[in-house]
Amino acid sequence: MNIIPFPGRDQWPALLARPVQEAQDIEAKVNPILEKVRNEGDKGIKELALKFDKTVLENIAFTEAELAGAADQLDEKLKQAIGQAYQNIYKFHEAQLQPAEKIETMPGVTCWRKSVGIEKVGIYIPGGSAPLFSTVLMLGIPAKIAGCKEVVLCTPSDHPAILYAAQLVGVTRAFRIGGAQAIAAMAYGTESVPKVYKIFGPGNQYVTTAKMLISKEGIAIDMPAGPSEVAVYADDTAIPAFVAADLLSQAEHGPDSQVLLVSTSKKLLSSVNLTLSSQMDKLPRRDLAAQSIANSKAILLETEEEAIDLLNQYAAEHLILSVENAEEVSEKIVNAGSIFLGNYTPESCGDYASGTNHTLPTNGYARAYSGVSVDSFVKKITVQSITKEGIGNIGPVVEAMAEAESLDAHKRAVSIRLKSLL
Ligand code: HSO
Ligand code: ZN
Repeated sequence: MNIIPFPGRDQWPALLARPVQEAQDIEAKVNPILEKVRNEGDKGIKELALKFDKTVLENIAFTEAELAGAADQLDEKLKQAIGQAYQNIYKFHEAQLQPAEKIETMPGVTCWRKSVGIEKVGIYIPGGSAPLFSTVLMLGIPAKIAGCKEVVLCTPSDHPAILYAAQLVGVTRAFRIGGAQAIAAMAYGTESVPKVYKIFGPGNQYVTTAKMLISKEGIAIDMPAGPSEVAVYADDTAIPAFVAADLLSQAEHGPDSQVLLVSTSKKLLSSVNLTLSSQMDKLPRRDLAAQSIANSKAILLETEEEAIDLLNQYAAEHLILSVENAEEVSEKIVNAGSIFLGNYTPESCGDYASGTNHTLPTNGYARAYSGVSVDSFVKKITVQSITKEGIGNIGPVVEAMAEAESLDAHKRAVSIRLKSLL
């Protein structure tokens, strides 16, 4: 990694900038795909599968038998691991459900907010070199807890673990569709694929662009996703081999993964660098990891205060605090997707099984967005109920305000009731 010693604050924005992506080029390719699926439905999807993936798609939908057969293709150890992850993720997310509390704002005036699961949601799981069945758990479990009635899954992969996880979380329909056409299918609906109201899940730039485009048409999306990232803040109590392993676990996701190491100790940075190359050499995905490590930065700073400021400016998707006072530092972090404390809390645990969600804001969105949670799958509807006593209390307030806004009909809707009570 390139060690950057003591950069001035004026250099930080350039150091922390994410690579810009050529959105317009991709939009020009994605728009016709959306159009085709919107106009031609299943037939369009089949033609696109042939054109882009050289696949003859006979059945768009996975059959019940295919889904049920997935379990037999996995070994017991993996099924047990998935079962434990399921329980932990379920437990953590279930606690996010808040009972609706009725609030009496004035005597006789009661307001509350009820949570309702979004009726139809879609989950996209990419194919490619890593079958992200963990993402099926991360999206399917909160959907189930939220009470979503229709949970549609699209994936170009037929990896049994994806299908097994889909069954476990209660996905209602699963389809073999990949890329931008999957997003289009769920956004517009086809003969086979139900139209959904919100679409979740990671994907390449085509998938992400498709999500951004359909979100302009009124379909909600989880969040705009960029390449995955980790920032590690480490001091001399950190174990260099652990830090290097964490950096590599992020770097192996893809050549554009973002990796940042921050420290006030030159010694720590040098030791991480030493062990990093030897660990990288042993990885099957070393070529991918090497590309993102080549673009990564190790930043040496003067003080803890500077480090915290820099980390807050960067707003990492994942932030690992391998420092002696990790919890104390975490309280000063205001921008991050998910924080991991101490030497024994690798990001991998959050990626798979500790309980927190791994669908998190990238690209600096952590300044204003949260990761996926049960909240992402519900809408909150406010409800109010006013008694005769209540209208007597609140009525004059509303009359005065409506009159001042020159909205007479608003005022009358109250006055007519007040008069009826005289
Ligand atoms: N680190 C990824 C999630 C993931 N890792 C899935 C392994 N599988 C984005 O948060
Ligand atoms: Zn990961």
